[in-house]
Amino acid sequence: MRLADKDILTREVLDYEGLHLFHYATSSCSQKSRIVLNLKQLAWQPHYIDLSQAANNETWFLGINPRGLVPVLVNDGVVHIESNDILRELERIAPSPVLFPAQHEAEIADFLIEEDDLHIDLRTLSFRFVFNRTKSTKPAEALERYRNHGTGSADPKKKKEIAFYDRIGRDGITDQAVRVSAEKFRDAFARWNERLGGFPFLLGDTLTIIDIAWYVYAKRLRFGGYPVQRLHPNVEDWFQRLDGQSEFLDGIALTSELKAMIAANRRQQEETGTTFAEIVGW
Ligand SMILES: N[C@@H](CCC(=O)N[C@@H](CS)C(=O)NCC(=O)O)C(=O)O
Repeated sequence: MRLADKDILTREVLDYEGLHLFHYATSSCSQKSRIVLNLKQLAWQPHYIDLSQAANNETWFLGINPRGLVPVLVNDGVVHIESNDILRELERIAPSPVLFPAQHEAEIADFLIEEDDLHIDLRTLSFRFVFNRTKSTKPAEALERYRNHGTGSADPKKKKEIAFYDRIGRDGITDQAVRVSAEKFRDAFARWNERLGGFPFLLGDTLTIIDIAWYVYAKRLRFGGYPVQRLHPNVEDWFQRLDGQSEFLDGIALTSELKAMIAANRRQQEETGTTFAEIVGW
């Protein structure tokens, strides 16, 4: 989605030349965008937005994306938000390799909508099992600044974000919320598992943007303890093939501190009987 001029309050980005990506290491939507930039061998300038410090809710960043989300792509001063639209823009700029093949156009559009709809579920499972958060760590003043920025919560996407942070601020990330989100992924992976039978990629014989989107989800969920191999062996085989490629690995690369933090979180869940398998019950 190309951002309307009136929403760009941080006007300096209008003068940016070339490709600029506002992103964060562990943001799944940023990971998706970085893999595509790698596959298309595009040069880009990084702007790191530290989500752990709520930098995405600073007025400066809200002047670039009023939804307060990464990634944001700026291409010669034109601001694009929403990762799936960013991926389409990258396909337009650099058509090779083709990641949106024309014969799968309608299907890709539907699967990307489904993937976007699952984003809050991924966040629920990530916060709880990868980052060991049972409560929101977003400071109240950052949430208030976000709530009151621009036209408030008139945008339904922003409304959804605020509802998520209000809910986890109030209730935390409950076992029940985790089970509901996990079931949605189980359904989706079961479908992919069946569809992959005999094919190397999710839509058949060629790599598409849907493989990249679901690779990122599978990677994250495996980190959280989701039993992909046990429940969905075809998905595991497909995942392993992509996971060996440098464009994918670079796109999701984590620092050694982050890896150590994720491993320590897993150990703590094992010691307290609060792993993914124990909470979800499968
Ligand atoms: N629909 C959006 C979702 C983007 C999104 O949720 N980004 C996350 C990181 S993956 C974010 O910026 N979160 C900030 C926060 O939770 O405060 C897209 O596809 O770009």
